[in-house]
Amino acid sequence: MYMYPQSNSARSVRDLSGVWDFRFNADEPWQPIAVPASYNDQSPDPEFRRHYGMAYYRTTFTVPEGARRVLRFDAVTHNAVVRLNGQEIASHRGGFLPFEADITALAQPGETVTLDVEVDNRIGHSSLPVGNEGGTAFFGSDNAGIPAVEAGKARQQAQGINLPNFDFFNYAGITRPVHLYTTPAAYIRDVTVAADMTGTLRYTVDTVGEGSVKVEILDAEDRVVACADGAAGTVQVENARLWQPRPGTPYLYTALVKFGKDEYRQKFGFRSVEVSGHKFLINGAPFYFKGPCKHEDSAFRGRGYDACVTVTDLKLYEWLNANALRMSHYPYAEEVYDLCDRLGIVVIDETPAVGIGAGAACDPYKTFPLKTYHSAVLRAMIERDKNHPCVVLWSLGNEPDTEHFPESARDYWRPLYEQAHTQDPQDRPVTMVCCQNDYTKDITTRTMDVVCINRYYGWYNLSGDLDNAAYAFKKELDFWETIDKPLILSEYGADTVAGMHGFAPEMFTEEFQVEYYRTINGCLDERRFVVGEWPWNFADFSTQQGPMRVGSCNRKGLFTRERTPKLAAHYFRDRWGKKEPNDR
Ligand code: GCB
Repeated sequence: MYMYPQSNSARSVRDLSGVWDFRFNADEPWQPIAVPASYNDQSPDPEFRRHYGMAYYRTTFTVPEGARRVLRFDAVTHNAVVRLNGQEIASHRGGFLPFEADITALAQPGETVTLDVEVDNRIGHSSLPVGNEGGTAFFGSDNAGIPAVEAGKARQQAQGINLPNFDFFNYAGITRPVHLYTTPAAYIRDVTVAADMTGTLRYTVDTVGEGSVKVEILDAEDRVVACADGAAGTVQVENARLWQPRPGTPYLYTALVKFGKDEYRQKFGFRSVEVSGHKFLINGAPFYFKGPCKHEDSAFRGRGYDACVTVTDLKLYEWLNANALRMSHYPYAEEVYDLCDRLGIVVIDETPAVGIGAGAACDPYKTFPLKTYHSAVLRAMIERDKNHPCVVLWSLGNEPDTEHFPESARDYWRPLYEQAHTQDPQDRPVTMVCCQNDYTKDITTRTMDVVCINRYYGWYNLSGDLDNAAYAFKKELDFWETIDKPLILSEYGADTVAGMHGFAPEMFTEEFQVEYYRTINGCLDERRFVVGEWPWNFADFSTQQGPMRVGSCNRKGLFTRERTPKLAAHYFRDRWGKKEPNDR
């Protein structure tokens, strides 16, 4: 559903990106705002950065020719209500997945219409990512009794303030492109492909209206190599070339689907993904995940999609000799997956479920109304990303509480795990990313296909003491060894101020960051069941101000926010150029 818009002989696409009108209140004058981009960093007015609540966007466009005319929003953060000439045509909950509105009956070709988008950036116990509410706020809770803090809490309860329960800035707005596309009256609604390393492709085509389906399989030079008739079936491609992660060749085929006057080109790759014992296999060979976690984050745009930033970032992955990208902590813009398909960078696709926890006093699984919504978000993410060969692992979420309420946690996460397996036409492995905690109490992480653990030994605990950090981490690895599943160190890192140096490798220096990684990587290299390392983070990124966040930035990047390398980037480039799987 919500296939990415395509322009061809049957369909046209108009990109509505540009300068729109914007305001925070109906009684204010309109001011210019760039779309797509977060609104927060587009003005020196502090209200843009701290705003919590509604914001209003407006533009006009002239309706193009085409039997069926549809507006597609790639992402509006977090919630949206859309109106055409004042009439509500769509509403959507969640800031990282697409939604559409069919405007065929509402506006005729040639007509100029007004498009209003109401954007709500509020977060709480029923949103993903999770925001703090009243009694469970972490920040300020240690200052109880101070009149200003109490007054702040009262204000929060009355009107709400921005209190993310996650460590990235709560950027908001129309963050990804808005497209107006057309299709014939009878049209292709969805294409699903599952292709494995034997050269077998299973496909289904979902259509609306009368007609019959034809599928042609094209190789990378657009030569027809196989054909099929019918809305569902199996096609065998002789001597199929595989989609291999880099530095192999990520060979891509295209399923050219024809239905009546409509057509759609769906790219795909022949590749298999499987967990076997403690190995993660791609195309039958042990795979080792190498690549930093990321954020969609850059200067000016905030979380907004930008083609130049995206291409530059992925070139830096190539420069690092990386082969994997964890889409922490939400599904990214679809263009990023297309590029990863093309460059052979494997992707760990993650729902925006970050921050499900509120300390030992409160069971989030009993108090946060998230279960049904989380399930819907997971469904929509898999629906959107199912066809990408780059996606090899689904992540249900990041760092929930699995320690204080272990049974509740397991009862919450296991059905999501089952759902992902049932829904995914390629039945890829499923994980959930575990927080640093008393791992012996956690009975959820060990039930996933891959054990993903975020650990900050030597940074948040045993700070600066790398010998003891290695000791504690090895002790923990001894525990995970008994589980006999593949394990990935899914986050580890040290805040590093670019340009800060020292002869002794002390915290915040570039030398410490390298020593920290050398120490922890030494522990990983010893274990056959370790199948990957994902440093936190690719680049410094914007977050809430706080005592550990100089300039409101998390500075654990291998690169600065401007993408200049720190010493650790050179260290990883060298390491990853040589690093092979631990158990081949
Ligand atoms: C984590 C979180 C990540 C934070 C990171 C940190 O465990 O998953 O969102 O940014 O730690 O640097 O504290």
